[in-house]
Amino acid sequence: MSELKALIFDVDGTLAETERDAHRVAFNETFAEYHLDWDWSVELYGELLAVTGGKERIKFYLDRYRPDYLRPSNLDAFIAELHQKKTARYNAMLVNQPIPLRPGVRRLLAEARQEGLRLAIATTTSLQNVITLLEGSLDPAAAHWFEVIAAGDIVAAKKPAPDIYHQALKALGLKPTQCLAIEDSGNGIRSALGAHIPTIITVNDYTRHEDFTGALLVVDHLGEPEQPFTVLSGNVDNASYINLALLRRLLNN
Ligand code: XBP
Ligand code: MG
Repeated sequence: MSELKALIFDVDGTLAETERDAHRVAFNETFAEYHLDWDWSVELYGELLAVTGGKERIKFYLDRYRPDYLRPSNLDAFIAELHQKKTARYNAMLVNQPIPLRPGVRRLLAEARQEGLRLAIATTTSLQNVITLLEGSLDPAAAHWFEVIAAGDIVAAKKPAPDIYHQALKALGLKPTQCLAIEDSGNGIRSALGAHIPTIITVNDYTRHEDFTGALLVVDHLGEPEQPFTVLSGNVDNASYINLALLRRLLNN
């Protein structure tokens, strides 16, 4: 029997649907600003999501799709500059028009806080992006609700490597089995399971066909009392949304 002490949330695609209409658009606007003829369609972006991390994704795009592009000698520095601009655009976008949280996120966080569960974040995106999303979409004080925010370049190897989850566990001082990770992607679950953290998945349009082998549960979203989830794999008895009682049951089955 292991006691659940902390929830560790992924950000993009899990807390909110940030990829298609925010990150992707911020990348494209930045490319246009630099007069680059790079345009990431909704469909292409789905393929590019195979690589986590914005800088790594740009590099992958050039290697895979743009062998014709005449690379500057300082390519890494140029990509870093582009990515900084993209991050600024993304933050401005979130401030101007906050992205709604996915169903059940606010409710589950409130229940966890009420019961004294510890909260953490393990994400590939930059810290500033996380803070802006939390403050704009959840609560102006929400960044303080999370004891640990493990984000971006603090690790050398991004998801699917387990490093970011190792970092979060270390900061929490907890064993993997005292935690539960909430993820949306194949890269995310490989990262969490690589750190031996039990994981549940809320899929989205970009990730629903990915491989979630090893997940405790795969659902379309966390659900609400008036908006039941659909179970894609796993056993929830009669539950129609995710609460702490269900998470504890799943953890100890
Ligand atoms: C998702 C990612 C990120 C974002 C873009 O992270 O892979 O790279 O797509 O953000 P997660 P950056 O699901 O782990 O939250 O450009 O800041 O990398
Ligand atoms: Mg994600």
